[in-house]
Amino acid sequence: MAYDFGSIEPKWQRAWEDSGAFHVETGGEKPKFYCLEMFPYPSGALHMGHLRNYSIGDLMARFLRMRGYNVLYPIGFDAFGLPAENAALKFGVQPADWTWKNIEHMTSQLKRMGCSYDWRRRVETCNPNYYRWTQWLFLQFFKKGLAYRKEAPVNWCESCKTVLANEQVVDGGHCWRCGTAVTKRNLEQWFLRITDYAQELLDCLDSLVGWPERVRMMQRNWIGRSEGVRLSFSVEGTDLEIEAFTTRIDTIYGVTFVALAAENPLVRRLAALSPKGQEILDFASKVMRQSEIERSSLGAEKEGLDTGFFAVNPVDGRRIPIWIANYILMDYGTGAIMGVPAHDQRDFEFARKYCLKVIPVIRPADGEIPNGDSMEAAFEDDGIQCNSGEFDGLPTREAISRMAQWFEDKGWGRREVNYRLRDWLISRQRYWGAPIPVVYCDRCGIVPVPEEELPVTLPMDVTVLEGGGSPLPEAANWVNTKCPACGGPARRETDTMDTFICSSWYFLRYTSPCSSDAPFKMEDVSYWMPVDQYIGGIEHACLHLIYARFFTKVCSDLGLLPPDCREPFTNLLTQGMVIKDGSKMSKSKGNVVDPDEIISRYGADTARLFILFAAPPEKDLDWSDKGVEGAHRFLGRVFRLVEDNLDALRSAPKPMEIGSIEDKALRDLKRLIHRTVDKVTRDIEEEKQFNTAVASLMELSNALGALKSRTPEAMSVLREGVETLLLCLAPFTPHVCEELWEMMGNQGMISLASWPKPDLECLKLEDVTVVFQINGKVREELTVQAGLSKEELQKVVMEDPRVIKRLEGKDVVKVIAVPDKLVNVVVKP
Ligand code: ANZ
Ligand code: ZN
Repeated sequence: MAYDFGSIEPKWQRAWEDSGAFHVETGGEKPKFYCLEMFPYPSGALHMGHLRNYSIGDLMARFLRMRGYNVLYPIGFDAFGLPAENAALKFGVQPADWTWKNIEHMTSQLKRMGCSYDWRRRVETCNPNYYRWTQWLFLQFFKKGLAYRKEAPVNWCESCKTVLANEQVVDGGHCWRCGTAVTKRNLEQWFLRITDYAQELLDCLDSLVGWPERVRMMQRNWIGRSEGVRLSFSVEGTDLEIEAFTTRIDTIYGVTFVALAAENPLVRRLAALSPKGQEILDFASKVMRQSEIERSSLGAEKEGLDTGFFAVNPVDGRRIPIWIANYILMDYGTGAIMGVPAHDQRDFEFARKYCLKVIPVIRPADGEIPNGDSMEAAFEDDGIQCNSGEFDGLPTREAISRMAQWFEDKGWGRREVNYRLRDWLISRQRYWGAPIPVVYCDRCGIVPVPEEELPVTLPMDVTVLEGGGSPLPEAANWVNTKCPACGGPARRETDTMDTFICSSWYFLRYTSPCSSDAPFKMEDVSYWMPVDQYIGGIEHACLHLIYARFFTKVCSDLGLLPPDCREPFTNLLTQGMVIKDGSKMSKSKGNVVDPDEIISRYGADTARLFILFAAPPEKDLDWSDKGVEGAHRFLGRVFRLVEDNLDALRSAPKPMEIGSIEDKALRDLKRLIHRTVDKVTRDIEEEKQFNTAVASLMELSNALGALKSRTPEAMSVLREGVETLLLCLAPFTPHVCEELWEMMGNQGMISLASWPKPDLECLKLEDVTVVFQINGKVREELTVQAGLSKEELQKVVMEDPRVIKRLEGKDVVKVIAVPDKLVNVVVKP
């Protein structure tokens, strides 16, 4: 019989499923462990990135289960989103049908991988029994004032025909999905007030020590806290005031212009008062048509227009021109700045282009005051204050705090904290998403759909429009409804929610997947939350991983989660990419390896083993056909090791105490077995270095295969070794381990067996005999533990009573220790 994975794997998959081996319940004696992978989008089929993600997750789930934890390990589908609409257009199918077909196919693929999910808990975000609660959560946000509607300049992708959240605008202004340059539009949109949580989202990052520092840093930058001063300039000859936000109030004496964003409402007011009003308005609308990259990326062409108005610098009464500038953005700070060309590079470029004055007010700590006319770049570093009246001579940091205080005392401004984080724009003009559960009534305005009427289900009999527009506004039967408040005619909201909302709470639903009177039960979430180990891609660092943290905090404040449950994911592992021939596997590169094909050809165990062995989980994994074959051959050898020795193994005596084994080689083998358990345990649990764990298991397997002796003593050690090997391999390659475990006559599944514990006696090294010499002459032979360092050996030997006796009355000049060999003492003659 050869290693026939083709029959072994389905056999055990069925056995696990039939016995409910991986079903878990809330509560019990064991400690809990919640192991979670980022759930997949049902795009059609699994790719290698999925396979890697789930191989890592399943390894950890199986390992912790064997370690005695009650392990929640669920899976589901992030099933709303644009690709379903595109497929609908392309193939003339319903988005729902396409999605559900993919879900079923990918489920069968996941089962073929042998992942130990509790399948009863599968959730699909497009299922009305799920999105009913997404809508319910939206209403709770709405009631708390955390969901609101406002007109705002929003990111618009012309190609996807939809609005994008800031987080979905990537690479300096492109759509995260299709790469088109994003433009701005003014639209009424729904927002979630994530900025209310900006400070807490930032503060809690420090406590997330189980996260990669890189991700925490990305979130810190994304939240972008800035401390500064909001100050106002009066506009000469009017009663208007311009508010500006600056982080560098220390540069106030160097302000040579004020600049407004094109969208700043003051632009219209100034235009109305100006003889060149039309020119101002035209320039502003030209800027508004530029994309954010054209306006604000480094090196982008700075463009401006002098309004002809002057502002007054409050500190010295100086008149400074007011400009409109394309690099000032409306959605940061106040949408206006004080321009300090000497100390801000963008202002510097702007000033040089339009011949504005450059006045240095900071000099390098060890240098001269720069010359404003000949400077070639702004001096942005800290330094010493100059040209700044009574503040001259102060170092920058001190000047900032003293001048901020001065502004507050004078009533010219106040300290302010600004965040780069914006409120989360969640409405999408798309069909395949969770409908936002509100209606519009002419009499009552915005009316939330009563909770008992949820879900607001998507109409199924629609045709996705050519060009990608949503069919919802056209679905008259669906749109026209009754106002829940007054009973009069009303229209449904036709925007759907950003799918990132659906994925912001799915990990909570897994704990109570069947709950029908709440999104999840307090009893379940208090037991299972937080997720102990989360595994997924780094690309979600500023999207999903911030949104999920925000939802967790709001749910906790709403009383849906325990008050101390403020963070969803205790440990985060961001897996590397799968690459082939040096680049990321992708259809466009034509270097895709299909998981299905690998599994058919070599089996799931081989695929999993290769993936876990080829690289540490956080590093990129270089796909290698040779490596896959190597992994496959290794499993073949393990299989034969058991098969060839089956009778002897079955009748082998129980494990023996190391002290009672006669043969030194067998004692060494027994030590190797226990050292391997010890190392593999630490590699998985502490280091997350699964590749080195596999390497140790390969070493052990080789040593067991090389054993020639067939004495009862040898067979006892061999059996112990093989069982240990199988137990340690089981989380990596569960099917073949189940099979061999059963062949050896063990009761019960290996998946549910206990993880082996190393015998501490076996972790100690053998004893060795060392000699004790005085002036080079052997005086004693002593037995000590092998492997002691020089210092340790010297200490042990010098404390031996016989040695102490030998040295009585002698004058020791020097001690020389050679590990495992000797200690020589030089004494005065
Ligand atoms: C004067 C100044 C002098 C500035 C100087 C910087 C250096 P962070 O750190 O990111 O918060 N700014 C403010 N609002 C802006 C907007 N809507 N569009 C473009 N730029 C804006 O950046 C704060 C600084 O960015 C502010 O401090 C302001 O320029 C600019 F030597 O004010 B500063
Ligand atoms: Zn009404």
